[in-house]
Amino acid sequence: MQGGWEASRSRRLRSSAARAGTGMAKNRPSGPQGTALIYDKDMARVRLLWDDPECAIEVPERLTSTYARLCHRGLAQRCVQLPVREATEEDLELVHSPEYVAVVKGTQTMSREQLHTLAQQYDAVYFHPSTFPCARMAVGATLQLVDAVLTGAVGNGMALVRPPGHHSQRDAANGFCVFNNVAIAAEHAKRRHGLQRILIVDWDIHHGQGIQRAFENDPSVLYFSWHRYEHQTFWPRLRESDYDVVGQGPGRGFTVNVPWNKVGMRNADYVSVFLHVLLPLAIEFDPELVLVSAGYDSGIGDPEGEMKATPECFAHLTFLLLPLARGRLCAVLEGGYYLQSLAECVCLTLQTLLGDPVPALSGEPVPCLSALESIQNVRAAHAPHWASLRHENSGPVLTPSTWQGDTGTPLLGAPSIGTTDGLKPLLDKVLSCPSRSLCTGIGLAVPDSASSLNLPPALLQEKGVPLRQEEEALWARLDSAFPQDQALAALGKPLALLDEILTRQVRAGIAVSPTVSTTTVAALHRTLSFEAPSRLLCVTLGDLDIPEDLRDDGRTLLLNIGGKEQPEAARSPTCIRLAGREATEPGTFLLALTSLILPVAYGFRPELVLVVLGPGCGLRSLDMELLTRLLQGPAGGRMLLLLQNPELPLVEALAWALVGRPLPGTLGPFLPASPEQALAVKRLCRQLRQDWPMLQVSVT
Ligand code: Q9C
Ligand code: ZN
Repeated sequence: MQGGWEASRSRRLRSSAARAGTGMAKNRPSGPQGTALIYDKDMARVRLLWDDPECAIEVPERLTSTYARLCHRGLAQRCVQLPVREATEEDLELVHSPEYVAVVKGTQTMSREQLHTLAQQYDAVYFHPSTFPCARMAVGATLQLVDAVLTGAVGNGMALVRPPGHHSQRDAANGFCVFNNVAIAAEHAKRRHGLQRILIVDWDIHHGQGIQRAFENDPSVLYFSWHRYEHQTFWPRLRESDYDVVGQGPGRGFTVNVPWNKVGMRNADYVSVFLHVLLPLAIEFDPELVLVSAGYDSGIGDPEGEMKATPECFAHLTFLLLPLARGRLCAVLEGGYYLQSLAECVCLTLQTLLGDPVPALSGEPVPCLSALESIQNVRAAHAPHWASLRHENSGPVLTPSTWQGDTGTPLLGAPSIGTTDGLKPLLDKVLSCPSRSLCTGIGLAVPDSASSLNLPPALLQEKGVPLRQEEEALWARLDSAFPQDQALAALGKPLALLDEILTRQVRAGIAVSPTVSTTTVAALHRTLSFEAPSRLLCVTLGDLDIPEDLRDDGRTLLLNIGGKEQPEAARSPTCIRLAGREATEPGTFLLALTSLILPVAYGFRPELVLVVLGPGCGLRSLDMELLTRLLQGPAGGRMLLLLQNPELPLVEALAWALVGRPLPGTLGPFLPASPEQALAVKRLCRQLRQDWPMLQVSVT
């Protein structure tokens, strides 16, 4: 460590960082790669020409008012705005029959009466003389986006399109959808870019049966959809939307349906399904591209969905998908009919794609019983197909064929809401307060040797804070082997960075210390000496010696992965340990991340996360990056990373992970946890699930 902190080199690093920083302060690019936004007001031309209450909600303002809000927030301006193109008939025929394409083409010259008559052949559809060009443009916009992402022109992006696509089928329009934008894009990515694994996440509140049917035999497309189902009483009322429909032939296991059997689902329900169903399968699948059928009728206030997820929930959903496929994510608008909610939810999606830290998730972090029932069922249905669920041992709750009406079991389904019954004031409040803007800078307290690295713009800690008496005493007690005069650098600089995070001068940071155990203890005490944060999550990896006598009034939660086994008595809901070296092996770690670490973190709602990577903690660099990224979700991006003598490239990788750069590689190939390790994780989750309801994956 000696000589690692020379002032001259440190200053050099600072000045180059400061230079880079000036360009960034004004118009911050979203990581190195950029975010595409595709929109054309011509897609606002289609509209309903006759009276039809069912179709009346699909209005041009869905597009125009959403785009206006993106501009007003300054988000559109931060994107690479790409022009749309009109898809060719060849493109359309990647999914649709030539006969059907000809029928839609024919609508351009039809009278209002003829359009109406044709529309009646389909379920919940209207046509307009502009339907054909608009629908071709919607497909073309989606293809532009996918091409831009797959050629590396941008890192990710969103297409704002009308008409939507996910209900349309080979030979049929359906549910406002004419051509299947996302299904065509997936087929295009396969055929024309040679992709072998594409994940489609359909968070619209309706089942995208059109996408499901297009790929039900196809193992190269993993289709995930959640949807309002209410035991098959909600539109489109299909048996094939239930959890036990998993795909056919070689495609078995590659269709994942999560039915919502109650309305009023909240943020915790959505995040639980992502953590306990989608993420494990997606990590195992290891997609090369993620397409999101981004419908916002699943958001609060929507008259179709009647769910209660708030706009920032969509920031979290997006954020949880970004570690996949090296961040190659394309979001394509589907439904969303409550204009304010739609616009706000799109803003939060795009903001997250741009790399902004995600705002804290509101609401009780407790999934409702009906959601747990769905989670249990879908996990049971998929356990035979996915190694990451193989340890699943509870079967489904109910078999769908026998389910009739209410079971009499009191289910804690959230109460039903409509948009009319006094909800308006609440909604206006939720939707009008723009997410509190967070300071986005990061800070570094790293050795001078780091000046050779390519680091993101950052504040550098040149000086440490003077140590408090108790910190000096701690140092003397725990690290007497180190000369006292090194304490300032080893302890003072990380603590100076911590102070900057606590006082919100920077959002996050990385500190290197030769003695992380002592530094961690000092950091915990120092944090508790401040009024805020009221909740501090401390995640330690590897064998670290952290005494737990914090007298913290429940302000801290300690979570250790891969440390020494502790006596039963040392365990508590706020001191959680998954012990043993095997715990940091890739398979076990990934399982622990989605099933233990993130649910506990989301349940605790920390205001700050301290991540300590112990010496030789055994984690792959990619897994540390993944942890660094994902743990920023529950705490609004506020994180201090403490490392002991890391390899320098790791410092570089983690610094970029802190500012939201996509992971450099995919997570695959997937190595499942050993049965013993899977059992150990499962057992720990069981012990803790009373105290941390986000750990629950079943109602039993
Ligand atoms: N009250 C999309 O969101 N009407 N399509 C259902 C139930 C059809 C929705 C009536 C809804 C179609 C893309
Ligand atoms: Zn929908």
